[in-house]
Amino acid sequence: MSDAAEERRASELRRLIEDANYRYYALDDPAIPDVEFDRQLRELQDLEAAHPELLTPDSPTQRVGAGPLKDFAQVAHDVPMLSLNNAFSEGEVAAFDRRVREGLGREGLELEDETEYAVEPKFDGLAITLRYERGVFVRGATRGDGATGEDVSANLRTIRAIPMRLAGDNPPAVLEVRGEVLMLRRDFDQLNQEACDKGEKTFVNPRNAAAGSLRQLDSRITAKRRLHFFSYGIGRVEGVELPATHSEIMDWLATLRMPVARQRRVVSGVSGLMAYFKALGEQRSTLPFDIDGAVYKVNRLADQERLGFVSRAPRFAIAHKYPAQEELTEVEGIDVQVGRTGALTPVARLKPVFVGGVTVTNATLHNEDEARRKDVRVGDTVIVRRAGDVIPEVVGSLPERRPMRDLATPLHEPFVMPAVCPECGAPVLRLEGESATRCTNGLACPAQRKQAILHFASRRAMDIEGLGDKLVEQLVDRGLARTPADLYALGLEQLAGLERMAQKSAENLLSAIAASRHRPLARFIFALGIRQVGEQTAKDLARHFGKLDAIQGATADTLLQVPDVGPVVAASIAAFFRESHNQAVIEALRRVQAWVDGEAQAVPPGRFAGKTFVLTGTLPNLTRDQAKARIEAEGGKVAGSVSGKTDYVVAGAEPGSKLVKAEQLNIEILDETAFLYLFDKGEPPR
Ligand code: JCF
Repeated sequence: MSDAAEERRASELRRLIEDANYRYYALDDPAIPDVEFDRQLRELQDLEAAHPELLTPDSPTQRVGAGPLKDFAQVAHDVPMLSLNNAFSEGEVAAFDRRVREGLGREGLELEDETEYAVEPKFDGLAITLRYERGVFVRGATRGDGATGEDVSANLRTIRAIPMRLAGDNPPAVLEVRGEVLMLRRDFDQLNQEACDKGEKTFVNPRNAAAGSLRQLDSRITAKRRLHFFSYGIGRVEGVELPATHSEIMDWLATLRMPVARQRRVVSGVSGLMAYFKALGEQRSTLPFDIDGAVYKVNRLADQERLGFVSRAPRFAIAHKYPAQEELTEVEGIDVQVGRTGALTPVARLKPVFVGGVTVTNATLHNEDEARRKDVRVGDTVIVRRAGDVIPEVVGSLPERRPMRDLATPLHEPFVMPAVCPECGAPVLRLEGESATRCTNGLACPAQRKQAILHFASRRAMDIEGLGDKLVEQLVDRGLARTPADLYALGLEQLAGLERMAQKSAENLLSAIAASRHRPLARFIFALGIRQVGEQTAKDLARHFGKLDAIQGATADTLLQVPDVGPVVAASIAAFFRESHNQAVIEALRRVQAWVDGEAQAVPPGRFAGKTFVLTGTLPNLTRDQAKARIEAEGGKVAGSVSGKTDYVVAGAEPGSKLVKAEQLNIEILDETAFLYLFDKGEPPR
């Protein structure tokens, strides 16, 4: 190749690689296979090695990190990096809106004059600023104290979501982009898993992992951590005419290939803000990243300017926070509970603490390894996390606050797993390669028996109303029920002797038990509590085999033919049915006709039976398969094209002609939020 040809090729490769980075990291929509990407990167590295003059600072080869720095240089921010004031309630949001309206001289005006707000998730990461000159990334810095931050450019270059060159032919002379560096949950989980496998220290949450990674003096380490970036605004700008609103600035940034949150919207007034807060909160646990609230900004820049700032925060913006998902509290004791499968779970008993919207008094330590790794001891101050509906867990302890006997000796010993089951005294066993320690007593252990019966009776299994843990406890302790089958032999006289069991409630319980007969096969399979078999697998099995006999007789090989059943699940199912105690229980349940065979009954008609949905475009969070599964799980149908028979069109980003057709036919169109609302409430939002 001639020099000119090589230069052209290098520039082409840089463009191809950055295109791929953009598709992969900013759009989450890879365009080329990984091997092709690697090949292009290697070709560019080779070219640059042979012709060092071709190496540019914005080359994607520079994303692998450079050698260690002694420390970070200080950067004075051209435009200060402020913080946001917080609101924790609707009242505080309303007060914010009132101040905005007063500030703009619009108090007392009518509904149509409600303030327009640009809204977006509040990312739980680290604020940074990126400086581009003539479209090329030149420097990036942390927020620091708002006036001066640290130059972390080398680390930021390793973040592939951050463009090294802005898209477009006419870049502004200067553009400072403000945003947040964070770690996606899946990358955090992977990082911690790897650290765990290597016996290294893990991070307590994605934010700490992101902070630790961004503050590395050796950017080669940062390069190995997958960090992500979202922009939420701008700082200094020169040489370009800005649009009139914040939302348009964000749209413009997106055209420059800046990653922006898909969840951003424009809404009106307090009711719009609150509806967004609620919808975002419902998505929160399924978002790919952690958020701690929503950010509301007056959309019109002219209005922002009129409102100005109070001390160090803008008057035109506010962060509306969700209740904290992590709190500090103290460990009062560590108990060990025995679950349905005999697994022993260490549980920290806590000084009550309000976290994630509820008061938490117990939090799981999962298993022996986790308890050991976290080294949580009685008296420790710990971080407790409760996210969404997930059971509360102890994330880690603060060793510096540990009660000590003397300078070197903690007051309490590390946790050790008991050698015998705390419920039945049988020896416990931990199998090679398993994280769980289990009681070896099987269903002879009363704790396991109780859990098995409770699971059998639970709402999503046989749905026996009124059969709660207090009752099951008594039934098992008095020998009235050893297995789920015994429930069906209970009579009034036996129940009459139980505590807190009036005649009326005994009658109700007996009729609830009777009513739980003839359940669909899928529910019954789920109710059996076969390890590795959740609701979905139970449905798959019912659909595939149609009859319990066929499942009982299936070998692990035959089971592997069921869609989504792998070797571990297949082996577990086969082992369950080989077990003679299980066979006896199933026989007894057969005699009382606890279930009906057949797949037809296995799928309940569902709320959306007879409804036809069409999916188009990319949804912000749900994959196509996930959306489809939700629709089908409730009896709905997904069709490939829009017609007069279509009930709903679910439209995401870059929808196709289906959306146009839906509009022509006047068919109800749902975005993801509305779709989720529909599935939550049974009707679309109005
Ligand atoms: O996390 C955000 N979406 C976010 C954080 C958005 C903003 O406009 C912010 C921010 C933190 C500080 N603005 C400031 C001044």
